Amino acid sequence: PISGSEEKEKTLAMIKPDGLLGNYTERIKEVIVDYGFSILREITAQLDQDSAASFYAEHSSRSFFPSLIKYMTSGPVLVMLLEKENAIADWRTLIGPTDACKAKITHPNSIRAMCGQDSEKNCVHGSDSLLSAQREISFFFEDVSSGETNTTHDEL
Ligand code: RTP
Ligand code: MG
Repeated sequence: PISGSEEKEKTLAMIKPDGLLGNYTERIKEVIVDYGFSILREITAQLDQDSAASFYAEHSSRSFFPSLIKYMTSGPVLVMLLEKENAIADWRTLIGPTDACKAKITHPNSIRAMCGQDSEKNCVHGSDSLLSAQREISFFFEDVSSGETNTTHDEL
């Protein structure tokens, strides 16, 4: 890459209903900005059953799926398009492990340790791969093209 901007990567972050209800939005945004992410876009959305099921389709056969859909539709979510170098992996690191109870012990500085409750109510989402990031970004931000998603991976 010849300039810094060409190394940047985009990822999809979401503050889940428990995060919004618990008034964690400003604290989470402070962490986001402190760690060098730019918030390119943000939208508040109330997911319905179908959109939540579609977003988490990879988990549709899991026993926790009905509960996950109920949780994700229990209130509005704040969806953010984040950008920085290595955004996908760095955001996953920053949010911490899925189980917020465990996060409080093993990753006390993580966002899930700060505002999550358990293995389901973990207050934030992050794309787990480049493919997921592209899918999830277009899910919420239709006008952001996948070619724009990661300028260092032109072929994807
Ligand atoms: P996310 O997709 O929301 O960023 O979370 P993740 O990658 O850390 O975890 P994943 O395995 O993708 O699970 C998606 C969400 O489902 C809920 N869950 N509940 N009750 C349970 O055992 C259980 N396991 C997962 C959580 O809300 C998790 O974030
Ligand atoms: Mg996941």
